Amino acid sequence: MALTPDLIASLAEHLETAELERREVVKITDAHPDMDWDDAYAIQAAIRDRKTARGVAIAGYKAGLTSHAKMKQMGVTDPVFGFLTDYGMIPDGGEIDTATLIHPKVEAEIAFVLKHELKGPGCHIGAVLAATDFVLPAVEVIDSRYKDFIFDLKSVIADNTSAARWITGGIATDVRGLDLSNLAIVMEKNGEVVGEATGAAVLGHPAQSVAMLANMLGRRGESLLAGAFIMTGGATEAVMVHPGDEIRVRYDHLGTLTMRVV
Ligand code: 0L1
Ligand code: MG
Repeated sequence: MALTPDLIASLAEHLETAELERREVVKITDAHPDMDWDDAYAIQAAIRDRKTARGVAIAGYKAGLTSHAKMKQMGVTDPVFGFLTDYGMIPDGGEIDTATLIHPKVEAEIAFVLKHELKGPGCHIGAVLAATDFVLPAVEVIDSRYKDFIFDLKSVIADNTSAARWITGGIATDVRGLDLSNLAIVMEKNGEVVGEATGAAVLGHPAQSVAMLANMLGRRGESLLAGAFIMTGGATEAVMVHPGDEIRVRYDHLGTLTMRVV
């Protein structure tokens, strides 16, 4: 690691304050170009610790940059991972309150809920499906704290991978017999289609995202516990939203999610 514990704590405070005060900041690697991947995840962990110390509950995990196109664009081969908070949860049919956010975008995802612990390394799609209780449709509201979404990967990881709000609901569905790679997803904004994808947009198969998360946690001696909720990453492009927008996301087999932007 290149940064001192004091600097990691102060960068966590800087980024979390930007989130809570909905203030844009410049990417932190501008001032700290030597920061490494471990520093980036350590800052993210320090943000999580600040929140849990105040009584915030961690509701799950999220993967980001899971499409091959986005990974190529950022020059990486692995997705990035962050955490979801209890206060970030919006019910299906609920409101995305832009007064609490900077420049929100929405993206359609597939979420997994586990029934058994998953521990990497060596985790693969088969192990994930065997450990899965059910899948759900989900929408992530991302809201990078960086001005105009100008960032690099280490800055994004430190900023909890732009995590802000999340919505789930629909039909909890057994994965056995479900063709998740070919499962179609259509996102509409104000009645117009703004995104179309299949589950294959997420690393070829969304369970691959869960396997990679389990493997990353395994390298740190951690695991995904039974009951864990994991959002596997955007299948559609992220779409900017503004007050007055109505979002509807339709999934094959998994139902429909709706939300209003206020
Ligand atoms: O969930 C995501 O894919 C977001 C990753 C961070 C990059 C962004 O804010 O677009
Ligand atoms: Mg996402």
